[in-house]
Amino acid sequence: MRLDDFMMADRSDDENDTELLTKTKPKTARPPLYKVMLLNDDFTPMEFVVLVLERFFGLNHAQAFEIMLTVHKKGLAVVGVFSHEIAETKVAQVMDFARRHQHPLQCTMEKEE
Ligand code: TYC
Repeated sequence: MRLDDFMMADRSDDENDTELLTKTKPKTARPPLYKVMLLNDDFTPMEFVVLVLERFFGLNHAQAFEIMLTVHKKGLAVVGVFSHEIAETKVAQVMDFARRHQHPLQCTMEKEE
């Protein structure tokens, strides 16, 4: 007997056939991602929003200014995409920072489809 015969001895023909015909990729589900968004309002100073984007989202000044302007003009913008836990932390950090400075800035999260 050859080595292959020994290796297959404990596997049924059915099992071998099935594997040959229907070999499928094992699905590894990726965890969902969440968009974190800033909302425009009429009262929060532009410089404060820029500071928020630099401090909590790691943007440089030019990037932060650009996204702040997008929110100001369009009403809202996605400022980052994160796992559920990180997104929740970012939202809480921004909301707490805004509240402590008595600005009405709103930050929300939404599941990315
Ligand atoms: N609209 C605000 C102003 O004119 C600036 C602003 C930008 C506020 C972005 C909130 O998420 C915001 N002072």
